[in-house]
Amino acid sequence: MDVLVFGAGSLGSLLGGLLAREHEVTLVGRDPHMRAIDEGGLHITGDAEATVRPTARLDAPESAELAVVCVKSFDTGAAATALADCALDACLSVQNGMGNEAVLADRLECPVLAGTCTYGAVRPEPGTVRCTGIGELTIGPPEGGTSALVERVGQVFEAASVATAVVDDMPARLVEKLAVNAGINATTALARLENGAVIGGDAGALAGAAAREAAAVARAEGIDLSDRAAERALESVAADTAANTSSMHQDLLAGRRTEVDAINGYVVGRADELGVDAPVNRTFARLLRAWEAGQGLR
Ligand code: KPL
Repeated sequence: MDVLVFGAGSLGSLLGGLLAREHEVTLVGRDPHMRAIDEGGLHITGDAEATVRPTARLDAPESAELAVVCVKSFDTGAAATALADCALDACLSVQNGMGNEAVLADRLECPVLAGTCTYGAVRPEPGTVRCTGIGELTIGPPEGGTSALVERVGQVFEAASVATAVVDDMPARLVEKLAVNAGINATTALARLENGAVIGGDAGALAGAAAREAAAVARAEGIDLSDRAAERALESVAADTAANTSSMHQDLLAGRRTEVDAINGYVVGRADELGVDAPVNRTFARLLRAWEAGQGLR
């Protein structure tokens, strides 16, 4: 299949690289990463190893059968604009935060699917991506249920040996992933820890509390996510990606804007609307936004 991966950050590079073992892949990202891939291929190291040669571009091509969108949540609108002129059969959002699929569906004419991914990835240097944890990709329609298209997209990933589950309860999967990210990302970023450090101890207590608040918000919205299920999901992702530097931690280390608004900020916003307490997410959101303001990023 002809697959376009839009957003060649850590996860986009890893998914694009893994898919390129089996499919024609075009990766859209920024220099110097794209130039390095163009010149010497994309090297995957760590828990998965391969050197592949996807087409590396700075802008969207004219067409692709499947677009996999991996940009940061605050860039989803720009991605939708860039992809609006690209002829696509289907689009899959594999991003952190909530609401990305609706932003894409607003601009694109093809069906938009949702995905959550718990693979760990870091980009140590241009042209290289390190897989720091084999997790799982789950995909499904954002509103739940399933379809022949989702099954077909699932087979595309499975053919490239990406651990994939086609699920019919995507709304619940998305809030579970939100709870995991609310706990792991902010705790590891603010305390400068790797993901595995949020199992137990002070970091675990904080991350668990943030995940439970996200679960309480989900329940107030009518989604069945117990505190225990949210904690278990958090611990399992932290164990699977123990050596990973979370995406928010990577953002802080690189002095880049974070996804706080779409993760902890989203939990706080919904908690306020629904009358749920979310003190840990509120503190995380304020600390991260204060850091971003101090860096001139907002
Ligand atoms: O989604 C992630 C992220 O870092 O954004 C996890 C799964 C926590 C992997 O680090």
